[in-house]
Amino acid sequence: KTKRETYAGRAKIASNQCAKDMFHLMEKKKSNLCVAADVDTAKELLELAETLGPEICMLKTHCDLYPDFTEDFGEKLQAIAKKHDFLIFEDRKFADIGNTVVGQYSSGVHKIADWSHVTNAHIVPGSGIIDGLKSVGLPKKRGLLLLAEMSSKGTMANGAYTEAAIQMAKDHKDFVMGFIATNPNAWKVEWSKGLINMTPGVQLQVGGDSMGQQYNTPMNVICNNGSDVIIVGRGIYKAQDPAKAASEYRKAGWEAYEKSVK
Ligand code: 6AU
Repeated sequence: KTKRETYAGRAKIASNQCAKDMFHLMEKKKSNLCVAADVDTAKELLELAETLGPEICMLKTHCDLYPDFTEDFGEKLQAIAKKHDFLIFEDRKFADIGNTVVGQYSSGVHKIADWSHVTNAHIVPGSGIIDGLKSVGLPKKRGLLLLAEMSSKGTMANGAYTEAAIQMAKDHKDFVMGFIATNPNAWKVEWSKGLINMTPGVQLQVGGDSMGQQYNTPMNVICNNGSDVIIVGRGIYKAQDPAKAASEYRKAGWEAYEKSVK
């Protein structure tokens, strides 16, 4: 297998500011772990961010899960992110036409663009969704992840669909920072080295849940499938000691990265 370029090396060729920041941050912190903090309340989310902050390069939120979401949520989370040096990723999975996502991203109850460094989008509407999100996000130096593949059983995001996502990223390198993907080695190309591949569906053992989620290990995901970041939810926040679990996943993710670059 060919060895890959380091995160630091790729920071230099990234066009999007969040991608650059993320590559630098991962190298500095020696962490390629993103925690999917799908807890029940904003209160728990903020507590988890404080506890796990030192271990992670990114914290992923689903802010529409929290019944206690308030306007100062973003400010509070940003303060914690700054303190522990990680990026915030609101996993909104936008999927509408450009004109609609402009409002959904900038306004409403959550005002995602004001506090989340990164968000993501499905490409099913075509590239107009990127134009819409970019009109809001680029002036704020935000980054967008495109869902090129999904971790769930029976996903329709494969083949020509995945290829279309890659082409759309190429046309919007200033705003698209990378992909949600499961097997980047199958389609990665030379020019996409400045983009970050992030993979959900990660646990220390291969497996799944009762609703179609499929789990792969950090070594398979990073080293064999060529991804850059592991996204771990239940493997960490459902653990008896989430901080200890996060430290284990961080170590596993980093070992896999080191193996892939040496
Ligand atoms: O580790 P889990 O299964 O508890 O959590 C996985 C997290 C969840 C999903 O909403 C998200 O990753 N996710 C995504 C993302 C990040 O976009 C895409 C996907 O294909 N599968 C997936 O699980 O918060």
